[in-house]
Amino acid sequence: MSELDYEPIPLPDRFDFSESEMRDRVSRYLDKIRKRHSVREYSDRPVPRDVIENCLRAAGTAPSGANHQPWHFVAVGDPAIKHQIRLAAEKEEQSFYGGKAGDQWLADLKKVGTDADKPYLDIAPWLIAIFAQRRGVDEVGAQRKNYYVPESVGIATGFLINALHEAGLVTLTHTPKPMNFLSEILGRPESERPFILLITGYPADDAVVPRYAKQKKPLEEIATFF
Ligand code: IYR
Repeated sequence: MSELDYEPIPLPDRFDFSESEMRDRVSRYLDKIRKRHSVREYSDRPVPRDVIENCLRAAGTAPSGANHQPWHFVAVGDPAIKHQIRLAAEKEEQSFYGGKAGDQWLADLKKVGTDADKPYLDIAPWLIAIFAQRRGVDEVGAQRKNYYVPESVGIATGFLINALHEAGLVTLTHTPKPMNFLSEILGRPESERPFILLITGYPADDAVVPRYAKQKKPLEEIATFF
């Protein structure tokens, strides 16, 4: 940090839409975000790396505790590494679905229709492993504490999903449990915790989504106004 870093700068970007423009824009945004679906069947059609890079730049603009940006994204396009991830994830999922999850959780997942088989980890062109940094380093390499880490990384993940959707790609937020194998395979340090494995690419021609997944709670149920 230099002295200058403490000096605020005038708000660099400002939008001032009329109320009707605002209504129109947010309604178009709502239509667009309603077209986001979690997809489990992928095409192997390649997605250019520069598209993924810009989506990750978008994720990196997310707000975070003390602006420490406590995230790291590992984008895996290498088929051999994807396969290693698939084998390790399926091993965990087999014990999860084999009973470790417990009856209640397994009953809840029936509606989603998932199982231990994860072919998309081989097929999708990109797997993005998102890591949460419990602690980080400052500009001169000294250890520093991070704040609101799950909140910050969760918001960044939301930005990333939104950016990929904007690019016309589909995603799946996959959370094999436990996910420690990702740190080993991808060589991430102990100070980072695997947060989510995001699968992305084009949907397969015959991709389906669970009917249940499209039932979103109405506004009255998710919001209160005073
Ligand atoms: N991680 C497992 C199980 C799973 C858990 C939840 I909560 C879901 O919404 C979906 C799946 C899997 O990916 O199959």
